[in-house]
Amino acid sequence: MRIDVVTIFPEYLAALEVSLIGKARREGLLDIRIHDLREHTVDRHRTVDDTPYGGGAGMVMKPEPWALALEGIAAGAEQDVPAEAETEAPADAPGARPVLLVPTPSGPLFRQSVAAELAMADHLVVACGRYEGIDERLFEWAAELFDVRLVSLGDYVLNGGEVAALAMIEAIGRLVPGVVGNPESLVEESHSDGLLEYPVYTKPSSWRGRDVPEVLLSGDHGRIASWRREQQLVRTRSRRPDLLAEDKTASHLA
Ligand code: 6GU
Repeated sequence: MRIDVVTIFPEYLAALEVSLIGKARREGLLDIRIHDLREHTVDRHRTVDDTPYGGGAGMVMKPEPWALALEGIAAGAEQDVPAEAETEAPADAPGARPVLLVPTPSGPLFRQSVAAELAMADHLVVACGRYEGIDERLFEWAAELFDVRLVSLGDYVLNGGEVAALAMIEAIGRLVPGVVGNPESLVEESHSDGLLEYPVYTKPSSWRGRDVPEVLLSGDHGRIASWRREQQLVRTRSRRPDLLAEDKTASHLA
């Protein structure tokens, strides 16, 4: 998977060199490229923002540098596509157009299901704006080249999209085949089935007067599986009742 990130703070994205994602990059599973938006300015001061029309606090990102950066990435990636793939793929095929991922607190929630969907894309471009936002016309323009997806991490405000981009790239990247060594660890984890994860324990079996639940030492795989399912429900009901209320398939309630 190719991921381009456009930002005015390229150094923020250095964390993508570390750990699992860093390893996946070195192995060639993830081709992540960081771009400095200011390289696409044309004035002496490398201006990327200006005051909002209609007044109000803060600054708004100008559309011109964004368009230059994004069309450069789109054109560059097009050249990477093998000729036969270009002619055979229908225009609306999944992965036909790159996804423009826009971290913003005014987007729909970025959830595990969104991460799973985006993990199937061939090419993601992440546009890290500051929270006052990018000129709205940029998104209308970008829709001609990209599948534009606004996404929010949650109901709180960050100073810019960089930290959100790190979270999203990690959530998406770890779902790309080969990035996580043991793919089974992707199945039994929080949110993979709409519920929170069950509690986990390791040695010693008794620690500071606290014992590991007896069922986990029983060797009875059926009992262990139903205990874990029950714990998932108990935990989700108590910590995140909204997840149970929202679940329309409700297969785990049947
Ligand atoms: Cl995706 N971006 C910003 N700037 N703030 C956020 C967010 C995203 N998600 C929650 N707060």
